[in-house]
Amino acid sequence: MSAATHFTHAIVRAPSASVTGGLRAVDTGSPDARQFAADHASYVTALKNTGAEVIALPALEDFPDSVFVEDAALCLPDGAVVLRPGAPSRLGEAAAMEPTLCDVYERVARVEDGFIEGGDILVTDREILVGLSARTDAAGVAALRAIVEPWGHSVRELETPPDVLHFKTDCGLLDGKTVLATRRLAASGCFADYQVIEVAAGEEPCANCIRFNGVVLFPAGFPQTAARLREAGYDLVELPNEQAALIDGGMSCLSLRFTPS
Ligand code: CIR
Repeated sequence: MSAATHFTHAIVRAPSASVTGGLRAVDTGSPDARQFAADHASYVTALKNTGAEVIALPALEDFPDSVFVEDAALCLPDGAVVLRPGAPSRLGEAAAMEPTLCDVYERVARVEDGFIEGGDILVTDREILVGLSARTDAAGVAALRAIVEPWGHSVRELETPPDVLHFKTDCGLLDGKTVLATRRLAASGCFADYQVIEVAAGEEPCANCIRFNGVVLFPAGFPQTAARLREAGYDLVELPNEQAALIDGGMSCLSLRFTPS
């Protein structure tokens, strides 16, 4: 069983009413806070159905994007790392997450230099891949490396494709050695040592999915890629993601997944 896909716990945070003001690269309308909350509840139910214990944190009105807990921290089997989000409006989310991490982990470290967001970090069985992006810089990657290499992890620094928010906007881990990836990311060669299932053309937004225990949590509305995954033997739970997508969020962003040491 892969420690990169099997977990006992997840942390989520309720969406705030202020989620309507969440950051977005292109404005195609604001999410509806009530529908966002309903979709979030479905997501939490899906996590619980995997057998996970879900730690549900209260909404933070001062941080419109704080529902996307993944960007504030990295949870590893050996400890947790408080990250430094590169979006100025999100920096304070990391400090808000730290007490919860200290409750569930014996070892909690903090990135003090540069910037790094969890959406740019893909943990697999053999390594930690980090994509440089508008939110994650080389100093942030170096700071993460200095923390986790002594814990036995190797860090590989990569480029996130241009104009893509996060590295994991374009990929998701399906099992310890298999990823779902967009063609543009797969073409970069960064997954040469992995099995890759490509997202169907025109369905790029579904690349951000998560494997959690027996299932893949997958955004609804991407039938060709869903069929590819089912043919490959994966059990999908399709969830509504239209509201989160309006502010560039997806399946991975909405939780921190871990098994405390
Ligand atoms: C942002 O721009 O920061 C949020 N609106 C979306 C964050 C998505 N997070 C993620 O992919 N890990």
